[in-house]
Amino acid sequence: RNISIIGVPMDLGQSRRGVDMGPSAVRYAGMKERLLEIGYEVKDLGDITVDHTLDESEGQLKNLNEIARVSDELAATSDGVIKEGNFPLIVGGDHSIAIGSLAGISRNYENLGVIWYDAHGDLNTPETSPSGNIHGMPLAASLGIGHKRLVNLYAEGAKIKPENLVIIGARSLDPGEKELIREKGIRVYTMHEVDRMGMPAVIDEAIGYLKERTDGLHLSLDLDGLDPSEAPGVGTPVMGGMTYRESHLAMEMIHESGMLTSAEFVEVNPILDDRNRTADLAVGLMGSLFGEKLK
Ligand code: DIR
Ligand code: MN
Ligand code: MN
Ligand code: MN
Repeated sequence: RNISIIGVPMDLGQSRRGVDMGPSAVRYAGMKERLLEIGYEVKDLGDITVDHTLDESEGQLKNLNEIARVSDELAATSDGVIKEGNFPLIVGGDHSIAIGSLAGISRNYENLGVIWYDAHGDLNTPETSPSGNIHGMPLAASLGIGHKRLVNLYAEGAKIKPENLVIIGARSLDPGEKELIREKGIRVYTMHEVDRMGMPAVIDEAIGYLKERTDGLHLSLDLDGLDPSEAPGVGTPVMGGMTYRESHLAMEMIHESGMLTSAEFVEVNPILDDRNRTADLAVGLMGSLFGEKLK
C-alpha cells in the first residue's frame, strides 16, 4: 500500500501561533523514514500553501476566508490521492483542516466512519463557539451544521453522518456541543468511559460499532487528546488525557481492524513543545497505526 503525505501548515483556526510549523516538526521527527521502514511506499506531496496574514473580517468566524480556501485545496488533494489508489496521511496544522480532509475523503465512500481522538468535541457552530476559532468547529461543519461556506465546502451539505462518528477522549465540551451530541445521538467515549472500561474495550466497541455501518474509516487525531504531560506541544492542553500506552494500544487496535482508509494528525505546535517531543510522539503513534509491531 502506498501512503501519500499532505502537509497543511494552518494556524488560522486558533489563536496560538506556531502550529503552522507542525508539518515541519513531524517531518523532522522522521515520519517518512518510519513509514518506509515498515515497508510502505511513501510519497511526500509537500505542504499546501497557507497565507498566515490574520483576517478578522468575519467576526464570529476568525480567518474564515483563508481557511475555506485552503480547505478546498486540501479536499481536492486528498480526494485525488484516494482516486489514485493511495492512502492519504494528512499532517497539520490546527484541526480546522479536518473540514477539508473530510470533504475530499468522504466523496469516495457511501458511509465514511470517523474516529475523532481529541480532548475536545470540535462540534461548535458560529452561534455556540466561545472563541470564534474554527478549529473548534470542524466536526459540526462536516455534519452539515454551521456557516454555509464551511458546510458547502467542495460539495454541498453534510460530509459525514452522526451515526458514523465516534469521539474518544473528550474532557472539555462546551454547552452547545453537549446539546448537539445529545440531539444527534453521537457516540462519545469521554475520559470517564476510557477510565471505566479501559482502552481495549473502548476501541473494541468503537470498531465493532463502526464496522457494521461504514465502508471507510478516517482517524482524526488531535495531539491534545493525549495528556499534556506526554504531549506538551499543543495550543489548548487539557489535564487528564489519554496516556502514551493507551494511545499506542488504540493505534495498534485500529491497525488490526484492517478498516483504516485515511488519517490525520493535528495540533502539533513545536513552539510550545519540549524539544520536539510531541512531534516525536506523533511519529511513534503513526508507527503503531501503520502496523510496525510485527514488521
Ligand atoms: C473550544 C476549544 N471548544 C472552542 N476547542 C479546541 O474554542 O471551540 N479544539 N481547542 O481543539
Ligand atoms: Mn503562522
Ligand atoms: Mn481538535
Ligand atoms: Mn483538541
